[in-house]
Amino acid sequence: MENADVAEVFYEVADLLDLQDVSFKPVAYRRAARNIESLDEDITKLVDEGRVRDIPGVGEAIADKVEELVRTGRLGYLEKLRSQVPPGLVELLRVPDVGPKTARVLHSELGISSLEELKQAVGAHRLRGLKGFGEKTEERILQGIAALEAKGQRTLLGEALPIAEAYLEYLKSAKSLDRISIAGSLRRGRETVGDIDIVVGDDEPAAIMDAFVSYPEVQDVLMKGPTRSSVRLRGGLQVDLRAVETRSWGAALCYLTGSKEHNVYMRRVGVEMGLKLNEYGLFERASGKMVAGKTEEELYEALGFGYIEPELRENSGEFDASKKGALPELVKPGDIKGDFHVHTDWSDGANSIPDVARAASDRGYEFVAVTDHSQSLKIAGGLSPEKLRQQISEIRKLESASKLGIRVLAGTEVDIKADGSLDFPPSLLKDLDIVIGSVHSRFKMEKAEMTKRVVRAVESGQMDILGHPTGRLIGERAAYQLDMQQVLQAARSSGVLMEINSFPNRLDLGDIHCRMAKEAGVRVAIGTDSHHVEHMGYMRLGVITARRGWLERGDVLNTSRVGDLLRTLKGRRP
Ligand code: DGT
Ligand code: CA
Ligand code: CA
Ligand code: ZN
Repeated sequence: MENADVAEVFYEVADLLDLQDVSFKPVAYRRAARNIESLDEDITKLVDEGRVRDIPGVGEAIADKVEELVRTGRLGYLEKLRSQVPPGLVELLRVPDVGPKTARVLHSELGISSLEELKQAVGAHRLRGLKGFGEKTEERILQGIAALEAKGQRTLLGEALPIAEAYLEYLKSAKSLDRISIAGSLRRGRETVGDIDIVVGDDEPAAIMDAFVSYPEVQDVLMKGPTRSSVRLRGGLQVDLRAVETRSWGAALCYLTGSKEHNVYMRRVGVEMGLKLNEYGLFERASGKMVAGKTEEELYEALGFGYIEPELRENSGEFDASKKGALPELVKPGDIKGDFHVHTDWSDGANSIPDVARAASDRGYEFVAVTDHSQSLKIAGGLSPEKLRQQISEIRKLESASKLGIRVLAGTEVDIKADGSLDFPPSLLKDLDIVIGSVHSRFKMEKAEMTKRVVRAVESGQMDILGHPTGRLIGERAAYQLDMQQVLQAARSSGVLMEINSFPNRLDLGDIHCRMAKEAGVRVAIGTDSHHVEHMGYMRLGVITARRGWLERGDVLNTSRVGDLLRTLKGRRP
């Protein structure tokens, strides 16, 4: 049994308990599930060695269940809970805005126990008759169902990327290849992808096609040909492989990376020059002679441009910028010197502060900010002012960090309350190195009210970074109503930074807003919002998002040396 399977069982237990209105336990099971999911050891090994209770959040009761599950493949407790809750009800919880309480009402009042039944009932306006359900609720549930269905068709960047990388490693082990790359929307770093595209430049591709369809994760082979094949992996993701001769490598890589709009523009430029562009190369129209195509660089050059980074290939100004020599020099993963947003076991994170410091050091960072939640956010174990004081003093005394050469910044992710005030007093905030302010409640405010709320917090002079500024969860929850231009103006005049929260389902700010921030003269700070040290690897998703937003090194605070960083922060909130 794999860690992910065990975690899934405990998530289901939590949902089932929620549906029975049991308090506290669901939180404990979810926490355990999350920690099991991100373990770097096999859960079966921990069971064999009697070390299950070493997992954070796993006490005696849960440990017994982990052992039962891993040893027998079954869990009596789950089966009991399942028998108490109508099947299908759990499915309703996947709809954004349908919580356990709503699901219970839907079931008891209308007999709804599946997504399909809910859809029918909403369509027939049967929800409106229920107490506490208005037209607005109906609308929200309808949007939720739509979001859920849309999400089914696209995969998060953060999920697809490791899957694609593992596939590439496997292909390279099957045949040594110089020219192999991810292409398509994944190479461009879009926040979600429809499928994974891989391209190979090889003069004898038969072996690689065979290896491609024999990958152990393949569920169905959709198509297999001499130069192109498609498969569906377990889990549903489709992967396309295309092979071309080595002399066409650059042209194929460029063609298959897209975007389509970028390609169309390039082809048009070619036509004006009497050239023909396709996935095999760039050719003289009259003679058919090949002009370029072995590398992407020579292709761009032959068309009169400089090399354009994949993240910029959306036909949104990159060609003009290239002509003017004004393409940005994009921030790179190697420029990043620290992480601004990490939760620890002081609130709802899995690891201790020394663990976080060590993980930061392993990543080659100079600094890491500990930013646990504030008191109002009870479900996430928000810290009281006293606890935060204790945490600050623990961080100041942390010797392990200085031995590692890591500066641990004492911070907080403080709630921006409904009126725009912050959840900790100024006297406490001023003693922190870094303050992220975030909205975690009352998401449904009108635009003007929400904008006023956020602007007030930004202008308070007490925060450094606006956390996950739009609040969207990709495929799950829309952004709250916010006038981003007004917020950016406020941030600019107060010197507040915008976060790129790089948790896979957030990527918030997204690419477009990053670009807007840059135009408004506002810098960004990338934070992983880690709840486990493993999550600190999401930094690269934030960097990709920044690159799609045309950001350069100087636009991203994470590239500062720690000394400069501390001076910048102190200067902001003296
Ligand atoms: P996705 O998969 O929906 O996230 O988006 P893409 O961009 O990966 O699209 P996909 O997988 O359909 O095709 C991969 C690339 O192939 C695409 O980025 C550009 C190229 N491509 C596909 N169809 C066309 C087309 O009709 N014309 C041109 N010029 N290029 C195309
Ligand atoms: Ca694709
Ligand atoms: Ca494709
Ligand atoms: Zn948050």
